[in-house]
Amino acid sequence: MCLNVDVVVDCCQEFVMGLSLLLRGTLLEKLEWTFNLYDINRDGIITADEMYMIVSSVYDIIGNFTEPRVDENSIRDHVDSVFNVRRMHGVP
Ligand SMILES: [Ca+2]
Repeated sequence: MCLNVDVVVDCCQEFVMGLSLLLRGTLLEKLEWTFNLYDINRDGIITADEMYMIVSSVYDIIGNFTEPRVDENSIRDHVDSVFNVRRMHGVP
């Protein structure tokens, strides 16, 4: 495997900047960062599928450390419950 040093440096800088923002940023900056994390296609809307992909990715990372292990159906149920709450409050 060949690593491009510029890409690695860019990734490290982006990671450190994101970490700094999450630790020291304002509430608005943290909310914007989080929204942009979930808005994968950058269209200004977080869909259930986008949320499912991010939540699944998080569980892929931490899955071996959770007990009981979270399965795909539980993730889908959790995302659906978030979107059901949104609908109850009139958010399309
Ligand atoms: Ca989107």
